[in-house]
Amino acid sequence: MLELIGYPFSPFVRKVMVTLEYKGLEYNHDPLNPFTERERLLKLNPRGAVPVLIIDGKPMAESADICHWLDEYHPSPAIYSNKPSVKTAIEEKEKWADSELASIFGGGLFFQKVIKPLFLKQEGDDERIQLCMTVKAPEVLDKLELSVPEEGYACEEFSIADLAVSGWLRLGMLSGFEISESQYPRLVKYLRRVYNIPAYACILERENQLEVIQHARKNFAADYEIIE
Ligand SMILES: N[C@@H](CCC(=O)N[C@@H](CS)C(=O)NCC(=O)O)C(=O)O
Repeated sequence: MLELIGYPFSPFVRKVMVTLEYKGLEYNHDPLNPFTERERLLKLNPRGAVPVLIIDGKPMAESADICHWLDEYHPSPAIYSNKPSVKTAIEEKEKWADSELASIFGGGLFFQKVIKPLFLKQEGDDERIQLCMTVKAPEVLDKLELSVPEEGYACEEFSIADLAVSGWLRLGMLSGFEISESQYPRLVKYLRRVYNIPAYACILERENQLEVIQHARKNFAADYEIIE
């Protein structure tokens, strides 16, 4: 049995969870918090980051490596596509989202507004939050509004690229960055499409029960409907 380690609201962890669900694989989940359960994590991953997938008793780290492994050993349905050119485009988009979008919506917003106060008992960096809210997030969303497809998914078929992009934007919305339908109509339609993939929707439904997500929704995101 596979075992996934890592708190579920991390977009890196969520990529793996949705991939497991999408492929219909059974797994156990240990929602280890990398900030409050450091010592336990370091024994599984010396880099101190989640996700970790335990396969036959051996830990594997790095979300992209894990998802590639899942595609290799459990190929259907593919999360990186079976077509080489589409696969390359998916990998590039995933890398871009997991660096560029992660630094704005993860490091700049959710980490500052939710993780730091709740788990590290520190205040968020207000200057960084403001810069992300007023400059960086709007800039990148303008680009995404032009690049997301009117129909379908980021790279032909549903893939890890959609999981990466939508995962970071969810953290942005949970931190109070509104992605309004009047300003970003294509992007909002795209996000709804992606969040409604059954394997994704069931993970989000579970995630919404978590205290930390309820805290974020109540304090920053109100009843903001795209994040469902
Ligand atoms: N490149 C890694 C990044 C993993 C990562 O940064 N995970 C965060 C969770 S959002 C973490 O565990 N952070 C704890 C820390 O860096 O101390 C991956 O794709 O798995």
